[in-house]
Formats: sequence, structure tokens, C-alpha cells
Amino acid sequence: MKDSDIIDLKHRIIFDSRGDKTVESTIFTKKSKGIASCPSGMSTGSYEVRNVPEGNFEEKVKLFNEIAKNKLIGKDTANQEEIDRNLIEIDGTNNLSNYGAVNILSVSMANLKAYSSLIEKQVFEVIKNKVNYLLPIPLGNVVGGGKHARGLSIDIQEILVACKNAENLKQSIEANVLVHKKCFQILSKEDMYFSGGKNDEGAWITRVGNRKALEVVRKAILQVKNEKGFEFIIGLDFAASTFYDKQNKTYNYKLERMNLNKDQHYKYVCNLIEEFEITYIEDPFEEDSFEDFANLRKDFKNLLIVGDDIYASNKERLRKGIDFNATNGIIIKPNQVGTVSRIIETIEFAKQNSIQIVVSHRSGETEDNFISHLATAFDSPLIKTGTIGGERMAKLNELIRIEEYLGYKAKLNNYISSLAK
Ligand code: 2PG
Ligand code: MG
Repeated sequence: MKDSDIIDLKHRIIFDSRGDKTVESTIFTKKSKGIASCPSGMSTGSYEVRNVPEGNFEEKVKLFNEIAKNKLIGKDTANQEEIDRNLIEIDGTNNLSNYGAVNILSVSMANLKAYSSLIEKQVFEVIKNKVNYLLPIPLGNVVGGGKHARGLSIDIQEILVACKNAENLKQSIEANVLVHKKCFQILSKEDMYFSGGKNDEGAWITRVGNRKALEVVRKAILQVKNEKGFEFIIGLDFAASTFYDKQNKTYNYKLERMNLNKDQHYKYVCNLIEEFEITYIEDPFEEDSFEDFANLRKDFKNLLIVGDDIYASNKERLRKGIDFNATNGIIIKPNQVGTVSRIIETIEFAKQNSIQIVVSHRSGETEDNFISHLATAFDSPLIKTGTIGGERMAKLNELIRIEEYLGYKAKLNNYISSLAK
């Protein structure tokens, strides 16, 4: 047996930030171990692999562990692709419906971590060994709605900010936090029903409506700019599939009492982009609207249009998007596809086709910081991790450590400055 061979594999059930059960795996080699856990989404797309398996959760986790142990002990942690192939073979389905990403991805990431620790490298260096790295700028939601707020807030899922003139990661994180704090102050004054409620990702909940919520964020940004000199872009994640009515083909905004057909919705999206100088937009249309995405792409040249549910981090879905010229960006969430190798394949395909990647958390998170390494390895221009909250800070603080470790070999990725006016 080599030092890098797997000698044991453990699975345990832990709880995510929503209090739901998920899986943490530990892989052991003779001289190292790797621990990883899987997050879960709330506004999940139909093209994602299954996250949690059907049936009795505890039994499925136990069973998977027994089978995986048999199959993986003696295999080389250095060979990530072979480990991942074996994991998918155990499941026996392409969409991982038997055991789910909770079981599979946690082992896949734990394997990479065990190997990195053995060879005393950082996880991102094992993924991509380079001389210089570009670090992602955090894109954090400050006001939130949709499913993450259980329908108690605005219908747009996320109003996001990212700082375009920070000198380092610490500053870019701090800048977002300052906007988050300002939003609290402004909402306290301007929303008479505001009681400091937050959604699953720590963004403020408010029922003032989409436009007013955007005005609040704009005001907050201006105040932070005047006080500290930080400048921001504003982003929106509509998560439009979550309020699209397939039967009537309308987008139903509950709070605003608006049921918009496809054309009306297209105009509504365009108006918000213009009025609030939106620089980043995610899932403005439901997950099969390739044409609408493509039209938006033609109408707004300087906009980063990012597909989340439409692609579900899936390479074949992205291929279709490229054929349509639907977007210039893709959300990257490892648990949408279920293994490290699969997510790397999607990222490399995106990069070959000049599609910007935006590595992202899920609304139900753990303290795992794998995505910080994934974003660093591939020079992701942005990382979506939320603005506050322990499970969100776990990713951001890891980026601070990575920046310190890399020293002069790391620079912030300034892609968004090239977009912003
Ligand atoms: C999204 C994500 C993360 P969820 O839509 O981008 O913010 O939400 O994890 O619930 O799918
Ligand atoms: Mg999204």
C-alpha cells in the first residue's frame, strides 16, 4: 500500500445552517485525513442531481458508507477522477438518485482534502498548480427574498453587492458588511414593519417591494461610498423559476400582486437593469428560457448575465447555452453535479468558451470551505457566499488565509471593474 492510498472512510450525519441533516465524510490515508460536507439548496433547479436520497436518510448514509468502504479502500487518493468514477458507479444513476450528492460529493471533496494534506499542499494548489492566482471578489446578498425568506419578503431572491475598488480581500469583505449594516439602518427608518429579520443567507427581509428594496441598497451603497470610499456594483438573482407558473406561462410576483407574461416580464427585468444600473444578473428567466437569455445578452452588452438553474453546473446544459449565446456567465455549485471531477469539467468547458464562472454557496450551508479553494484555483472573478453569518464567513475567512499564504502571487480579479461604468 502507498502512503496516498485510502485506508478508511467514515460518514457522519451533521446539521447544516438551516438545521437540516446532511453528511460529513472523512477519508483517511496512512498519514493524513480529509473532512468535507455537502450543502443543500432551497431554490433548486430541475436539472440538478439529487442532493438527498429518497427513503430513510440514516439507513442510506450507513449503507453508502459500507459499499464505498469496500470499493475505495486501497484506491489512490491522488487519482481524483478514478475515485469519482467509482462513486458514481456505486450510485448507478447519472443524477445520483440512489445516494444523492450528500453522500457522494462529501467523499469526493474529502478525498481531495486528504491527498492535499498528505502532500502538504493547499487544496487549490492540488486542483490547479500555478505560479499566480486571481482571487475572487465576494458577491454578497444584503436584502433577500423568495424561497430563502419563506415568502415573507420581496419576490426577487437576492439583491447583491460586490466592491469594485477594494485593495485586498479583507477590504472587499468589509465593504460588503458595511453595506449590510447600512441596509439595516435604512430599513429600520423606512420600512415600518421591519423587525431585523434575516433570511437563510443572512440577508435582510423586507416587504417594501422590489424597487424600494433596490433604492434602499442604492442608498446604503452611496453612504458607504461617501464615508469609506468603497464603490460597488449591484447584482440581482431573480431565481425566476421559483415564481414562474408553467401552466399559465406567467411570472407571479406575490408581494407586488403582479402576474407578468413573458414579454411583460422581459420588459420589467430590462427596466430594473436600467434604472438601478445593474451589473450582474442571475436567473432573470425560468430555467428553460434560452431565447430570453439570448435576447438580454443582445440588449445589454456590459452586463454579466449568469445562469444558475438554467445550467445547474451541468456541462451539457452549458453547451446548449453557448449554442444560443444565452449568457456570459455560469454559477458553479459542486452539489448540483455531485463530484469534484464533474464540476472541474464544467468549469474548464466554461473557461474554454470564455464564459465567466461564479463559484457559489448554497442557501443551506455547512462550515466547509471547499468552494473558496475551487474559486481560487480557477481565478473565479466573483464568489457568492453571502455577507454575514458563520457558515458564510467560513468561506470568506478562508479566502483571507489564502490571500495571506499566496502573498505577492495573488491579486484580486478585477473583471467586474471592466463591466462597471
Ligand atoms: C441561488 C442559491 C444560493 P439555493 O439560487 O443562487 O444563493 O440558492 O442554494 O437555495 O439554490
Ligand atoms: Mg441562483
